[in-house]
Amino acid sequence: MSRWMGKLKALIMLGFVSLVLAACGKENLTALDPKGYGAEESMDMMILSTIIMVAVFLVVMLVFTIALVRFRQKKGQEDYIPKQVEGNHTLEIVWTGIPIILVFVMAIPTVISVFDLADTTDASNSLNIEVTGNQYWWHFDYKGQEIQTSQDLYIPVGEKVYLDIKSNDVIHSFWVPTISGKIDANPENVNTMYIEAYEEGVYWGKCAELCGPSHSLMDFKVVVVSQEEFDTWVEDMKNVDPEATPQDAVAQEGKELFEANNCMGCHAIGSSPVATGPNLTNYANRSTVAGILEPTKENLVDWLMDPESIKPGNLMTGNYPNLSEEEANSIAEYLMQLDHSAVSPESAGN
Ligand SMILES: [Cu+2]
Repeated sequence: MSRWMGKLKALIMLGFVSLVLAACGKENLTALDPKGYGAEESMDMMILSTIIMVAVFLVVMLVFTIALVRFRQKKGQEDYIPKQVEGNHTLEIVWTGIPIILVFVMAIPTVISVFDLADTTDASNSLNIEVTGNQYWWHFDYKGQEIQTSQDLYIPVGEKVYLDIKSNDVIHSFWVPTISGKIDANPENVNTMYIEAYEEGVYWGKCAELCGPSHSLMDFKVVVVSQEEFDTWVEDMKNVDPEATPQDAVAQEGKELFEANNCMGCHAIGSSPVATGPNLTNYANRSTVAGILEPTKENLVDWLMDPESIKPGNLMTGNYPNLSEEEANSIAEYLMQLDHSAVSPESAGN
């Protein structure tokens, strides 16, 4: 009896912990409160499969209970064996047929949804963005617009945005749980998907494919703004002057250090597509440092001083000069002044 009590207690604890952990979700990083087309499709599928699973569970439990009660050996029935039904054609057909029907009930909407999200019929009249996964950051190239960004993907609310998704190194997976489905970013081919966000806001994106030691830190943000703000952002981003003079002496020194240390060998400012590291245009309005830290100058200095301690295995570590704290501070000041647009994550109402 006590053995069963122990198991029951463990089960209750497990249920309790699951309930507590379920509250750890973030508002803009949840598939359970969809605010975009792909996420809504996924949610519908989750509800459908949950209903089917619960129904199957209840029916099996019901049949199990009936069998237990009805066919148990009763008093006076020594060596009782219930009627054996193996080889019963009707039963065989029923319990083979029902699972096949259930598979179809789930498979048909799933396949329709998968093809729908990959449909590119409207792509030529819409915003097209090439998304490239890298260890451990994301590059966004607004096709035909000469706009390159990284880590923050700006899109207009209520519009279909077509993504061509690929990888520069290993397999990654592009996922913005609150607004889109999930799709692999492969080195050998381009996968297409469109996303459509219903509400303005800043949504968290994650890499959903184990890609190296900093996989779990390969975050990005989708900044959903009004069409008007998006148009402003596009204009601002097209008119970036990478050579603009910083506002003060510290930032000017930072600019010189940035150039002297050949940071530009990997990081472009402006629309240059050649960079192998994250594009730093509009850096002052980034929602994070390195995709994961609060966008403060202190965090940027920490990142510049020792990127390996923040994102193990990142490419910057191996190609990096040793900077003094003062030098890192100057470069951080310079980057924090790369304010190329009036539109920022705050514009998205967050
Ligand atoms: Cu990853």
